[in-house]
Amino acid sequence: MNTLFAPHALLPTGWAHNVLLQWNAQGQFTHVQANAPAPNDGARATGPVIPGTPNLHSHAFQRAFAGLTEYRGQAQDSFWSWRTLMYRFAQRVTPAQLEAIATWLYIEMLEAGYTSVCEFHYVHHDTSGVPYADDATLALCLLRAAQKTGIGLTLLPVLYQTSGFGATPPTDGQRRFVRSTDNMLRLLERLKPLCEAQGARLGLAPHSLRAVPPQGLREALAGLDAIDATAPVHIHIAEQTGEVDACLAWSGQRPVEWLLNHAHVNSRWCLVHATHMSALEYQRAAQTRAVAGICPSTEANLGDGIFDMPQWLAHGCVWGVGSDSHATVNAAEELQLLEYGQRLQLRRRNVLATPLQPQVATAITLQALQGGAQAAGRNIAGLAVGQQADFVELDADHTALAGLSAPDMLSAHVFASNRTSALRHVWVAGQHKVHAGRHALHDDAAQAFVAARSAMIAEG
Ligand code: NGQ
Ligand code: ZN
Repeated sequence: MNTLFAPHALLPTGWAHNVLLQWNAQGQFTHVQANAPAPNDGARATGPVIPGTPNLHSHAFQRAFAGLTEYRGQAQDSFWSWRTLMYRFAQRVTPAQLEAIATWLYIEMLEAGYTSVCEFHYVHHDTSGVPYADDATLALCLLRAAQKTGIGLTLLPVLYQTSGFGATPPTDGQRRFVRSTDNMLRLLERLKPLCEAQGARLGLAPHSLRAVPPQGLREALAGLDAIDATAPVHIHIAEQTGEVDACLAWSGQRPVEWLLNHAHVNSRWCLVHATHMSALEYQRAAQTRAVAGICPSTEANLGDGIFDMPQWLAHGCVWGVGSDSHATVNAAEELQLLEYGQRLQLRRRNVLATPLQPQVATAITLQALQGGAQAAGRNIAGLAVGQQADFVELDADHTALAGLSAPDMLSAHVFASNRTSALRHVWVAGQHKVHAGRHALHDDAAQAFVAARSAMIAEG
């Protein structure tokens, strides 16, 4: 039995004192007790203990070109011109490079407060678009990267079939992504036991309504249900107004509206970038209990627009954050950016505080946890019995935090520190993965990442 005694810990119900945490050999909490007497022996946290944040949206390979698209390439750069540059990287990445990039990325995530990740994985085939001899080659690279680093994984193989609404054929730049529905279902069957063997969850991601026509969507969802009727389903849905206009022109319906009319959306679903919804779509999407997947740094980076959080929360809905293209890899920074976007839009402060939880950082940490856990389809919903022991200890001696109350330390961590340096220790499934801010594989993985990125740039 493993234990940690935390003078201050953030439980699903809020901050508590003198919390005794115990977990079993499988890494699940068996006992979480507030106001416990301090044990005579066993580990004791010095800083506040908070739940690890689930990262609900990642395209790992994109970390390799973060920062490399920040120049003007045409009179008006956009999401779509960025995508052209992104495809160039997607077309180059080899299995070894993907594994090196993902390994380093997952270490960055762990060192920055994420203890699990949903990998929206769509580069499937070799560089000429031909399936690898082992069709699961690139998915296996991601599974290995997660296993080596210890981050929790929800693997979401992506179904990609068309380049736009109305089943326009895929472009050459999309050749590595395309799979038939049957082929996807065979991949899922192959991956399921491999995921289970390492505690990962398998789901499915229809890429978007642009990339999956109605029949493919219907058949893939039915096939997924036959494999696992509770598996998570993630989709990119209404990120760009151009996408909304194209969907209207094709179907007379907006993307979220079309999806709700044609698929049985429920709490298994994560609607990634549901940025552009009408009031009716907010209301209808809310009724499904799906998670809103918000990626504040990427949505800012790509000029997407701002999700209307007050409207979503008014319906009592859940949300979580993802680092998506990984321009930023930091849970606290992502949460700060989310709150700041709302402030800038509404010209108010402390938008995401709630009547029960007036401290914004505490409120959003807990909300992102709840939505992230639901989207991941794993028992990672915080410091509670039955949940996985994924948690983070803040550095109470960090200058930005020292001498403050525990809630103020979290607030300072999110709003007033340089963040990663205020994270001391990270545990995943009860295993101590980050010590004094560093993962054991940090140096080797960083080196391998730089080598992979250099090789990719040289090839361009
Ligand atoms: C992706 N990324 O699949 O990586 C997408 C861009 C698309 C974001 N949406 C490609 N942030 O949506 O077609
Ligand atoms: Zn995405």
